Amino acid sequence: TILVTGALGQIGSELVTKLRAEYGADQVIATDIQKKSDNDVVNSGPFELLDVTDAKAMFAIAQSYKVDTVIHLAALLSATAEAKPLLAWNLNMGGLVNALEVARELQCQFFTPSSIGAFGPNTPKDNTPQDTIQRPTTMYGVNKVSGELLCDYYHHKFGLDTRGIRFPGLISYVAPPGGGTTDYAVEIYYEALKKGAYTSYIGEGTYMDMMYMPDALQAIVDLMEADPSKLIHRNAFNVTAMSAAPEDFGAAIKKHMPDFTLTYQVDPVRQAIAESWPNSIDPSAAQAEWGFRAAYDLDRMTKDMLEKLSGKLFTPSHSA
Ligand code: VAH
Repeated sequence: TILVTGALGQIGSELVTKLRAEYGADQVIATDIQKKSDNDVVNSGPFELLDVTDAKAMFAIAQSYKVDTVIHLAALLSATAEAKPLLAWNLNMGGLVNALEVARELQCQFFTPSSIGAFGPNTPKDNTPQDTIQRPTTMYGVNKVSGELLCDYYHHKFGLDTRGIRFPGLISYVAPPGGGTTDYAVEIYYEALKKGAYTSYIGEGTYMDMMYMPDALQAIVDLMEADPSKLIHRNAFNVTAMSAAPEDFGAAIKKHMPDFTLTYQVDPVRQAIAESWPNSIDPSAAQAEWGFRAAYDLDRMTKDMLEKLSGKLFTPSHSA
């Protein structure tokens, strides 16, 4: 069975649904620190309350469900981590080491995300290589680089099958991200449909890598099912679908909603985080070692987001 932490988060809420469809509902144990009652993840298969900083509780759940794969998603994202750095260190690193220890003791395959946030101001910013300098200046970045190193350590020290992906900003319509720097790229679609306008807290011309959630979920499954003998890297692979700035999202939305207007009110904190990250990263290692490919570009993602969000925002929700 597969244990997922942070199952109600932006990635978890869709990954659990995908994994249950692929491997069977009772094979995926969803856990999160909170429980939402009318929620598909909570109601479509096993769900347990879990605070990932509680090592004993995590081990007890993993043992009782005979877990053989751990997908550790519970974490604070970049902007929240920058506001509460010590809490971020304790939760992001404490949760990760607990999850790695559970995986080691039960000999589980292990996945946790890294991020383009694992790179810093003196990392080459354009077509950032898979192997390059990583001196991030945010607490989130420090957590992600430390996490990459810790996961590689558990692989070469204990033989644990750890695998990771450096995700770009992820765009989705099921569960919004919480406290990220790239969240503007999700908010813009909601606001376009609700108000026909969006004021971006990230400035014009600020490029970051982005990807649609369906591509992110497929990447996790593809990496976890990849032939380990083909993996030169493990923690963690650069992946991306597009490098885009706020005006690119605006232009893509205008193709469907000509009256949409985009304005700017830059948030210096999140702008500084964004500027410390790459403009575009090189996904060639993931393509070569496990066949990564993104199916959605900006236009195809925008069309799907606007269609799916319209359905979600403007039809009465029939609770399951
Ligand atoms: C964040 N969405 O903004 C996350 C992600 C690359 C961005 O790490 O913090």
